[in-house]
Amino acid sequence: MNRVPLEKKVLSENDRIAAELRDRFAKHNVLTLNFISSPGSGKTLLLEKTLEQFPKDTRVAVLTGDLQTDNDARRLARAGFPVKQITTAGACHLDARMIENHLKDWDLASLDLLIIENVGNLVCPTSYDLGEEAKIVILSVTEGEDKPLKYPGIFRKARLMILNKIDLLPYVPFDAELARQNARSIQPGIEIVETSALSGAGLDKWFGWLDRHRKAMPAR
Ligand SMILES: Nc1nc2c(ncn2[C@@H]2O[C@H](COP(=O)(O)OP(=O)(O)O)[C@@H](O)[C@H]2O)c(=O)[nH]1
Ligand SMILES: [Mg+2]
Repeated sequence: MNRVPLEKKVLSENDRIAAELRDRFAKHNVLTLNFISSPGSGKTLLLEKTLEQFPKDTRVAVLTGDLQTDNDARRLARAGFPVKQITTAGACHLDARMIENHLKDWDLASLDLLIIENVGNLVCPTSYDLGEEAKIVILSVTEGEDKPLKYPGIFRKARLMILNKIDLLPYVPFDAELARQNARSIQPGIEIVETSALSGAGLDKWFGWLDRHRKAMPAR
């Protein structure tokens, strides 16, 4: 079998499992978000800051993917919420089966929010539906404003773009307006918030977005 039909088969199997996951998330009213970015754009730090500000009784859990280490899971677990590492042993993305397997001993009825930190990569994770409600792409200002044009797939599919590391804008030649235009040239309706996970600037806008989406979930 040549590569293209094999890839199609893998993706249709993934879509089948993702559809089952989506049904389960809907049945239990769990808002599931899939964070995608290149390595180092600030996914883990942004998620650490997000978890820290939740009240202790928040029904949130995190799955975090990495090629090799469990560093991110250890960082995220400090906030006290359930966190599991998915080590992909070289695969450049998470797939729906990995999510299904790592959810086995978690009771979805006890969750309202499931956060998935995908493997750092702007290409592979884009094709793999994980049953999420929304993909969120993080672009940091050190990556260049042309990235939406170079990696249109994820900017087409993401509900929200978080433009992170805005604390570094005085030091890097990055045109934030051009980055927004580039993202909107790929997907006119993409929502955009600008943050510094490090300084905290703009995090209120991201928390507001998250709050609105949590409130939009049907009540139990
Ligand atoms: N200056 C600055 N550094 C950041 C920001 N967010 C993350 N970082 C740093 O960028 C590096 C990579 O962050 P990390 O959260 O591990 O990124 P990930 O690979 O996308 O999960 C770390 O050294 C973070 O401290 C930010 O908003 N501003
Ligand atoms: Mg990370």
